[in-house]
Amino acid sequence: MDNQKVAEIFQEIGDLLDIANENPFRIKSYHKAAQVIGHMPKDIREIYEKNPKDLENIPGIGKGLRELIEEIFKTGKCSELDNLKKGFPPGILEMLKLRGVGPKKVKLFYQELGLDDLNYLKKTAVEGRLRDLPGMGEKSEQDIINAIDDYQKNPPGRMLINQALANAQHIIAYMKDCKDVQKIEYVGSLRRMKETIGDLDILTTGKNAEKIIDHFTHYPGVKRVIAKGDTKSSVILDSGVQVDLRVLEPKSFGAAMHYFTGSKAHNIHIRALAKRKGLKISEYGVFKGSKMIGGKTEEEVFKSVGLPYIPPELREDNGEFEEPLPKLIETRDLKGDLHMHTKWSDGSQTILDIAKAYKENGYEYIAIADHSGALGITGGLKESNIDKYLKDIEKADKKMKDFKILKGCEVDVMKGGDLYFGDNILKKFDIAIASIHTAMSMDTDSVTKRLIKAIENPYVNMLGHPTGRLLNQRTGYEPDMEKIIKACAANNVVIEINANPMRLDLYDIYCKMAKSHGVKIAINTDAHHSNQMQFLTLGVAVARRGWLEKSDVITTYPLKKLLKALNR
Ligand code: DGT
Ligand code: CA
Ligand code: CA
Ligand code: ZN
Repeated sequence: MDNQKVAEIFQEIGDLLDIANENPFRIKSYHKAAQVIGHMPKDIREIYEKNPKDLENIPGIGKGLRELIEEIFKTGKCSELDNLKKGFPPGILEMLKLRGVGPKKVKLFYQELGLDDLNYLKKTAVEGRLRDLPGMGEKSEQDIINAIDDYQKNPPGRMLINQALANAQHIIAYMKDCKDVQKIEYVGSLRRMKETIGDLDILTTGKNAEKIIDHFTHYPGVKRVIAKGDTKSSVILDSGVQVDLRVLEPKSFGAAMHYFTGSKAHNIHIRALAKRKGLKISEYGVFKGSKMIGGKTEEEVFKSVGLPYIPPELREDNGEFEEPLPKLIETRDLKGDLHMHTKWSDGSQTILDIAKAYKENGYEYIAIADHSGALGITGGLKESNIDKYLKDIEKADKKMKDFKILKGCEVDVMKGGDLYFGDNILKKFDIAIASIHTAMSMDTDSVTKRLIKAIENPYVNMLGHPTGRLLNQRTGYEPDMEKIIKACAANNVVIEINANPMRLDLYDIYCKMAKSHGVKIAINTDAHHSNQMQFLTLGVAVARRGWLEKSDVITTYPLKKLLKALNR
């Protein structure tokens, strides 16, 4: 995670130097360092902590960049970037965050038309005044409009769940060093396992609240303390994330866990139920008049209004008060993963290496599903190398005892809904995952038809990342999901939950919809390295928020049953 942060800082410095027309060699050295750090498997913070001098062994990192990295880890800031930023209008920095817009385009808009503001850029594009700039055209003008719309609808700022989890675990481990802390748990949207998290909420119990709060505000990642009271404190971390900590009486811990887990809508509903029974539920407990009748545990809160324990992932007021509760799927139910990439396309490991890693972690099968060749940049599978690819999978499979490597492919759904491969090729795979990766700006009606045509192909048995969203980056192609789900039901096509934290696509609400139509789900990582196996837990979180049980998810099935569910 630190690699990503450092890489982003260097990329941004290079971009801003580029816009400022600085020395091209200097620009290139930042961009190259960003590239290397962003892609290296070793954790850069580890290198720094062991011996900062060793940072210079990284290709492209000399003394100057090494000192910048040290500053970033020591202070959480990069003065070089902060100073550079001061020289630009804020709108320029925002423009750089738009999909498909780099320093070259920003420079063009700024220098040719004086554009330094997103709204003004959009207006100019809508009026058709960008298309005549050198290198632009009607299509790239429309791309800019779409990118601004997506950026404004889905502004960056909420943390991805894996980042939030890592932050929370780190803080909690640190807080346990304080002898006065007894219980400590994270609550809020993170405990409900929402796909993005606004701020972190942490609850503790312990005798000496003052000491606990003091320890909290001295957490090494704290940039600013924004509130420090007797039982509550809020801080901002270097990453910009807010963390709220509360110290509670043990007798109120369950009530507070419930209240601060939320969601707000769930809380409002349960308090209305309590009121009808003549009770009052607050963050301090369950009360009958002035008498406290519960609140030590969450179970007591639910029990007071005649409810069973409701798992946090279901607390969205989306049926948990009315419908029978499911027995939610758990990570340990999973037996495999049906979507991953190897060196045959843009993955970084061999088939055998990735298979061994899954087996070591107790899984029973995987499917290798490399990209078809429509994505020029990732290489990928073509008619001419398919047989060699399939042989490579078979060869690896023979070497694996008590483990199955299935033959898969992530086949591109082309603009009109045709697949990159013909049926003669598709029928060779155990699993053909149909996904869109190109020509993504399409209206809902067209993209729905495009996907349905792919779903109707007799050899397609899985739909990959159905909406194409990238969290904090783009909303995706917005198909009509009810129609897509019905088409999958009619054609016996499984839908994946793509567990990559940037995607988490199929979304939770559509999981519930898929289940109601009898459509089965596969929880897949889309891993490009076996260390992304850990994403499976995030896919399970989405499934749980979508009310799914073990039997709804085919990657919990033993191999034979799995192949039957896939029509193979
Ligand atoms: P986030 O941080 O935006 O990802 O979402 P949450 O759900 O963590 O929201 P947050 O941090 O504002 O508050 C934590 C929990 O506290 C929330 O899920 C429910 C509870 N809560 C906060 N404000 C209210 C409120 O005004 N009414 C009720 N009933 N509960 C609230
Ligand atoms: Ca929160
Ligand atoms: Ca909060
Ligand atoms: Zn894909």
